Amino acid sequence: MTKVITYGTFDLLHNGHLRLLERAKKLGDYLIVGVTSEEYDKFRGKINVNQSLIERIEAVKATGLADEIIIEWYEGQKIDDIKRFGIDIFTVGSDWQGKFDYLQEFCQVVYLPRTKGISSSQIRTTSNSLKLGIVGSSTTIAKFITESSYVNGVRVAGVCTTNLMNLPDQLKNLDCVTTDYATLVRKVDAVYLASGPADHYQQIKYALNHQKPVLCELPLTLDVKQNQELLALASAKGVVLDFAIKTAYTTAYNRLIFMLKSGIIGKIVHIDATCTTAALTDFGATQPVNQDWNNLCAWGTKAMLPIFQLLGTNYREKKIITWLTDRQQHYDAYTKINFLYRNAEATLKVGHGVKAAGQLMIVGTEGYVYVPEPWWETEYFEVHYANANTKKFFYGLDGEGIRYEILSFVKAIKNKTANTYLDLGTVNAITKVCGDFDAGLDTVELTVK
Ligand code: C2G
Repeated sequence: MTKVITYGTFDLLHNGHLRLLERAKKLGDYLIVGVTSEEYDKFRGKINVNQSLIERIEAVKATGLADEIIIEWYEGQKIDDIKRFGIDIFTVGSDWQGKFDYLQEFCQVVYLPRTKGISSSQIRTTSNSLKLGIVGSSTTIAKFITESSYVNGVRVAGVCTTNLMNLPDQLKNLDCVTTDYATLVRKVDAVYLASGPADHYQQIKYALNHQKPVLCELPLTLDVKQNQELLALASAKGVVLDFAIKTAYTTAYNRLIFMLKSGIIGKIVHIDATCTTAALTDFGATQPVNQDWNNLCAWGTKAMLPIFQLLGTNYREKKIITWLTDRQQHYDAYTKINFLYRNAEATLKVGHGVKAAGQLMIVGTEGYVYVPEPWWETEYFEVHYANANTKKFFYGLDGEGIRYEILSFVKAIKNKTANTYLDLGTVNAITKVCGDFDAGLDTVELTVK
């Protein structure tokens, strides 16, 4: 009996897949089909898969061509399978020509001509290509355009920015490059706001009233009442209002939060979250690098995430100490906030010009978690147990998490689903702290000059 094996994602099963399976079947007497797990697909950069593993397995089963279906979980598994199942022939489409020659050591390798003119990503893209408009003057615009190119079904079609002068080349040939927000909203299907927090309320309201979904960098606004008004408007209009904070969308960060919530280090008593970034030119600089965003809004939102997601938002009190570059600008080179809970304490430190170790430390009654700098884009963390054992975890991250944030937004628009990465309590708590800081509440102001 000649045993054949082939592998694939088989997302949105189409004629190309079917023809491959039919020809693979004809190569022998028994066909095993390996369907890739979601984790493995993400690991190898396929982030746009629409269907779940179960749905894809069911689709392959329904073809009646597979004598056996297995799951491909990890890089290199093919060698193990070929040996375990006594495979005679490995086959795959010719788009992989040469990539699996190394398997010739274990079995015959056959590349079958790929069916032209059809692919899962084509199906995903033609069915809903969303024109995205970006608002903001920060460097995130260029990054965001690069990252959106990894997401099927969306393309950056326009930008609204104050400085049209030194635009990166990627922006110059977009459908719409303007300083006028209303013009941008008219020309696109959805909007990503990286504009200053003070502008968010009006901009979100305008977009929602024009039935345009919004992905907005946190803080959503600087006033919780405005958040609530906008979220109510979004639901009344049936238009998605989503939250951009790349850390929340990364695999390693999410797994860490789930593990901690499951109690792996017992009860959490202390969290220390530090985010600091490159220095300003010098403390004499009166023009902060980006006037729209103060340091707490730019970095504190990320540092607040683990604090509010693990300890909740009902802290008893907070104390803000901020070191300003100068009083007029009210720009904070370094800000430290202490949150006191009933049985826990959390500290965040954010610096833009004042450098500190950008790590995340979470202390529990049965151990602690250490996430090295830059923890807000982490792929790696360590769990140190009270018995001195240590476990290390690694989850690959491409593009700092921005592409997963865009993917979540596009899926929310397509499937009208709520955001599963961020709860409204956390979104509002972040707004409250940024708003209080802006109003000078609970704050002691120092200067660095
Ligand atoms: N295929 C094809 N013609 C198409 C599209 C896909 O012949 N128009 C073939 C691919 O070459 C592959 C199989 O169908 O052999 C499944 O394709 P995908 O689901 O895109 O999976 P892929 O990522 O190519 O998986 O490690 C090898 C991979 O698992 C192959």
